[in-house]
Amino acid sequence: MPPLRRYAWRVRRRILLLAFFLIISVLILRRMQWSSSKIIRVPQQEEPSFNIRDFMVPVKNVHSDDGIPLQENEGPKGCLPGYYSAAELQPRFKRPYSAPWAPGAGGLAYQLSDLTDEETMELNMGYETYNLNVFVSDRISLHRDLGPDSRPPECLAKKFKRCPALSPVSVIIVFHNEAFSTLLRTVYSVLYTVPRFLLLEIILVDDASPNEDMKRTLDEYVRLLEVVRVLRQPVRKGLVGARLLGAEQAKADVLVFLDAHCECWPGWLEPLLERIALDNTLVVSPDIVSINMHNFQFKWPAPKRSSHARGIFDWSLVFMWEPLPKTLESVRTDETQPIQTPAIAGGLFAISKSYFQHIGTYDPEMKIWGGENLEMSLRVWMCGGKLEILPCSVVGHVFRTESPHSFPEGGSVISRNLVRLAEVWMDEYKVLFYNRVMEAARIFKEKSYGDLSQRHQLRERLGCKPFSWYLKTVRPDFFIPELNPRFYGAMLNKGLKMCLDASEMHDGRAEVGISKCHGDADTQYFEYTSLNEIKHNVNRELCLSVAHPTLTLQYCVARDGEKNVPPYQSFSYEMDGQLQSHKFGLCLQAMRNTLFLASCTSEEPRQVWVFFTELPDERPDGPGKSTE
Ligand SMILES: [Mn+2]
Repeated sequence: MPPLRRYAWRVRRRILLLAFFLIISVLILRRMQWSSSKIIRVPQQEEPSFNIRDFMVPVKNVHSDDGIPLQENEGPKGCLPGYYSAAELQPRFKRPYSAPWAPGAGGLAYQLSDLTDEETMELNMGYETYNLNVFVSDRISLHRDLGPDSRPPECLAKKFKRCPALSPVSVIIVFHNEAFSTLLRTVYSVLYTVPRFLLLEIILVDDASPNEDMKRTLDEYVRLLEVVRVLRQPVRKGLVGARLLGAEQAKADVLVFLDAHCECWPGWLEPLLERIALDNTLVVSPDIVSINMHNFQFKWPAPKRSSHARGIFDWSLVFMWEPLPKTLESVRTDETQPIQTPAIAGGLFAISKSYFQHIGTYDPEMKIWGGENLEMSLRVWMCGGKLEILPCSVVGHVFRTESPHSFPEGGSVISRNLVRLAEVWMDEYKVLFYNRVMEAARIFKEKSYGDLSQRHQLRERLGCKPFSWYLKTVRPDFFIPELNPRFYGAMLNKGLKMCLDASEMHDGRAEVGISKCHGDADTQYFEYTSLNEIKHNVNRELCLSVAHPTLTLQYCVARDGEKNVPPYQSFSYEMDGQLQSHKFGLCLQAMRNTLFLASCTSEEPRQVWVFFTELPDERPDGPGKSTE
């Protein structure tokens, strides 16, 4: 072949090759576009017709325009000086526009009106299945915005240093029998709020949900959302088992656990990650605000905060919120400062993955639900970590009045979990819990709480401090009852066969009366102390007080073992079961629903009180009053 022709042939071959590659790349690009636009199309069929408009707005990658392919865990390589720019902190997806008058838009309540019979039936079914108003949730956009950012100005102005770098996260959402719309709204709200470079993945862990839409429908739906994957637990293990599965599979250095019925406020993640970047032994929670379970109104953060809450527990090991003590509140200067909390609610928090493993993840033998948050709280504090709430980090959560969980092995599962906690972490103070919770005492006595050797070893290995240290250092304001009061339990009135019962506190006082015996600590636990008081001391130190002729529960005058018990809080309790007031010399007598003081007489069975610590027969199984 002459050299010139050979050259021309070579050129032609190159052009052909180039054209071939061009065509191939155009085809690949088009296919990618098609599959990303499919995100919008496919779920339409699954959605109630109300929401179809949402899907007509393309969900797009914020950064897709610049043409630079972004890597999965792209983030600042190394550690640069300065602060992350607003552009860098843009979320992965842009929330589609929704009309301000759309149902629930701006975080507003959904207004129900003029329901047909069919709709009423759907509404009731939703409540029955999920213990929240699914009817309303299904009619609110999965992409709804929450309105303007109403956080305090210092939260809005807050900048985040590039160094130490914020770490990308794996968001782990565990669900069991969750409504499709609440779960997906949680997922979208993460996608619309977490900066692109910080979101490595969202892991949904199905804890053997019974509902069909959580199976193929969910799989097909999330396959189109690049960063979301579903893991399944074939047999129901509960929250702990499911979270451990999620954590095990998580690829990021920081784990963020969320409940499956949340909505995240813009900027919620960065304050949490900043703390972990500074110190990876910090376990951090957002400020959890409420999404109304009936109308899905989102409680907006207030621009000026006046008070804060922290997580605690009482001596029956029930988690609760309390206002931050004044001494701690008064030293706060702005909302970017973290709040140390003795306990976390447990549904929503972030933790470094390596610290999570170091500190002993969860107790894998804790079943279904309940107690794992307190176990983690004590463990973290006692073994060298800290728990914090970051007020600039706001996440909404649907608080329910009743637990939606079924307890396949009966309602004593929560008590069993708590016994495991008490045995490992509460040292000699565990009796305070056993005294108050009869079911726990039974489990302890029967030794039916399972093997704890691994957990004891963990505490040993980590060289954790004693529970007394936790009380003294983390909760110095918490009262410590007598470990061995002279008598304790529920107080049965022999004449009426009913029990002494405390009701809700009003103005620092609680009413005290008589009701059917159930033995629940929150209203029926009483003890006769070595200082001759009748105390109801589960979450506060209340004493039976006489103001002739009425009786109330008031704060005990003698605190911390002081011996100055006033006569109106002092009683003698003798073997004959009579309870005699030292102030009046009269005896406590029950009549129907009330109590009064009467002349002591041995003939009167309604003046006889017996402490009992075991219920005659087991209570029916059920989740009880726990909320989730
Ligand atoms: Mn929840």
